[in-house]
Amino acid sequence: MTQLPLSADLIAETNACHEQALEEDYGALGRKLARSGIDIVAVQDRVAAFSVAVPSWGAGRGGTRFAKFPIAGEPTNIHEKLEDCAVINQLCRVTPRVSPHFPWDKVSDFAALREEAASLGLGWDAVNSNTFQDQVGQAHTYANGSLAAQDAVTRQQAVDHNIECIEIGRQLGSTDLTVWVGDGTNFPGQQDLGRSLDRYLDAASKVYAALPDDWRMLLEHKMFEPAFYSTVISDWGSSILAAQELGPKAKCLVDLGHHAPNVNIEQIVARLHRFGKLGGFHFNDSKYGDDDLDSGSINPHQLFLVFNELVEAELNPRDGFNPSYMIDQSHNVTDPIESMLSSAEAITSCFAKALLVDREALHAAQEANDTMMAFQALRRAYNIDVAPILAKARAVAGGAIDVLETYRLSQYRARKAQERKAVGLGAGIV
Ligand code: LRH
Ligand code: MN
Ligand code: MN
Repeated sequence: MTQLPLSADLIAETNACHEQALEEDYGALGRKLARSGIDIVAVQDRVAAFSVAVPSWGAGRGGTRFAKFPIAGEPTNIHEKLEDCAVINQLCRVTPRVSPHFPWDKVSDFAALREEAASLGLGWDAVNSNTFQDQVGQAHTYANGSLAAQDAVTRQQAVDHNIECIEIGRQLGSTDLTVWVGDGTNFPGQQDLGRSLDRYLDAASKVYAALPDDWRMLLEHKMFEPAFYSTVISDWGSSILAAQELGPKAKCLVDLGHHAPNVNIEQIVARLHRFGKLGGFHFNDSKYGDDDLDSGSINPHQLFLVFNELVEAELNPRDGFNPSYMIDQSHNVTDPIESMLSSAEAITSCFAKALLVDREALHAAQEANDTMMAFQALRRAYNIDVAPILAKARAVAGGAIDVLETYRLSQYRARKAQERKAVGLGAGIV
């Protein structure tokens, strides 16, 4: 039996205060869209079918290497994190899956954890391995790398950990393994740039060989950090070459914060799709580097352009086009539940706006070399306020019309502050 954390009555009562205004806004938007030949119900159906996973590690307050500032009532283990993820999904109805990270989320009984999630209305998304940190009692350090380490025993340990993650994922019902390694160097000459990639490919192929038939291995690249001179899988070029070498089940994962400044991420998306290697996303926003800021908080237009490429990709499907969508953020100064509610809204909005692009007009303008009208086709859709569509889809699914107001009225965090043990001070995670 599903047991959701918030009172359905509270959601219904709060919704009742907003229903009339929503009907008016939805009606007005429906008439506006109809003038352009767009059926608002068809868009709403697409929005209702859209989902993005939330990261288990995003449920706790994040931090930097300087400090972490915990809040009262934040989760201290995977069970409490699941409960918070259930709150998010209960309110916004677009985040029905959680992406776990191991060994951070390790428990003794994964079958029971799967059931626990199901009882909260949640499933499991990609499992993430962690060979970028040492764990207590670990035999070989990752200080000099993991899948690309010089030492064969260290590489094997990293391979074994990834295979263990696959086994855990099978028990949870996942079908994707996301592999991000921090392997790289801080000094020129520290490691041979060619041979370190050879070692990575050799070790990664052992992980790949352990994938069940219906699984994918998502290779996540990142330009720098923790390595500040060179990183083994630093960019989409290294990522796609590795994915091509490994085989058809290996795809590339695009974390929006992992690129060089000003790089054209939407073009990377189009390129990866062109070669059938677009595997998924870690959504967040960035001002300077891998800032892990809330999605759409800095550059919502870029997020829209990414979704514009995804809608184009859907119209021109390549082999196995089925990208996984996930949030990957660090909530250092907000209540993580509020950040993920706001981010899920920003992500879904960009998806909805991309659906509103008049593709015929766009393609005709492109073919006619009519630059301004091609741009205007995108601009018109970007300028439409799609909030009523999202709110209506949420309300129909039993979620909240105003997610943040309802969350605050629920006093959820204050209640958890009474029940949960306090988190200690310290530095944050990556
Ligand atoms: C690396 C990363 C990767 C990790 C997560 C904690 O910066 O984006 O996805 O698994 O952060
Ligand atoms: Mn990431
Ligand atoms: Mn990152």
